[in-house]
Amino acid sequence: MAVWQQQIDSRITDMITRESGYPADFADALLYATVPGGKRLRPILCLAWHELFAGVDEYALDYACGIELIHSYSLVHDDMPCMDNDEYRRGKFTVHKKYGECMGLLVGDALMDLAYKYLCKPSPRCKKPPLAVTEYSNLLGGKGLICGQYYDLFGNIKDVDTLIEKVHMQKTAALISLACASGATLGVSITTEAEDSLIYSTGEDCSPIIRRDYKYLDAPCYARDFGKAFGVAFQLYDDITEYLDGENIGKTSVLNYLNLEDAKRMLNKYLNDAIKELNGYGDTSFLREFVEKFIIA
Ligand code: GRG
Repeated sequence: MAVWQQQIDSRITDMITRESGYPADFADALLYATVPGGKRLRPILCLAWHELFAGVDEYALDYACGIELIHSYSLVHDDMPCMDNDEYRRGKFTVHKKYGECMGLLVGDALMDLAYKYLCKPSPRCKKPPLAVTEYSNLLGGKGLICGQYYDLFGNIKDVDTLIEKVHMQKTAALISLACASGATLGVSITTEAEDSLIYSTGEDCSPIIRRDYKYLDAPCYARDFGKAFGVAFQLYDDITEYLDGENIGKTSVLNYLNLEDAKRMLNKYLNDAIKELNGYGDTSFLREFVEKFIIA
């Protein structure tokens, strides 16, 4: 993990300072928002799923960093006064607090834009990006991240099932699922050497994926479902640890709907669901151990 974290930091730095084309002082603000980052969970999951099928190369790293840029933009915007109004993130001032609101907005926009540059880059082998652009649009928009944030802010959520479906699944799990599914898709596409005949969508019914009989072609579906289950668990874990640390819980925390024991039970069930998706593909010990770290007894 530490090696990947270092590679991610270094690659994002290059993307911003050498490849973005932004003036140096704006690039500084972009860098402030992204390096050093947080845990880098999403790109690491992307690389880990990729590595089950093929060695991690420069393209996969670029791709994983693209996903992290999306995550970074969502945090910058979420921190702004019109949303969560947070002054600190990762132990330092939030972007708008340090640079002002206009810059906060612009930095978030620029990170999203920069992300697409790498997410949509055709892979050298299958000559297409791992996911179709329409899928990014769905999973980062109306069937994912932004829609989840909408329900978080305005959803008036009445019960825990709706909370999981509308907020946790979309706000948090959609991006994590996208990271896993696209890492697997990319890794599989390299292994099969199938190039043109391959893939390559992780659409809801999976059907477009299988264009030829190859034993690993269903891997992106497992990765996607792993990501959904782990993504929900990750948000539950965040809710529960916030509560246990005595912080104020948000209005869409699971603890507003369940008592602590039931919330922990739900967390551990989703973690188990994620682990079940790991059967069948080589050495998945890294992913298994990764998931197990989030169990709360
Ligand atoms: C589109 C503005 C907008 C928001 C989308 C991502 C998001 C919704 C809001 C950010 C705040 C939040 C509580 C998100 C839930 C997911 C979560 C726990 C994010 C924090 O992720 P970590 O812990 O962060 O991976 P680090 O700092 O490690 O990168």
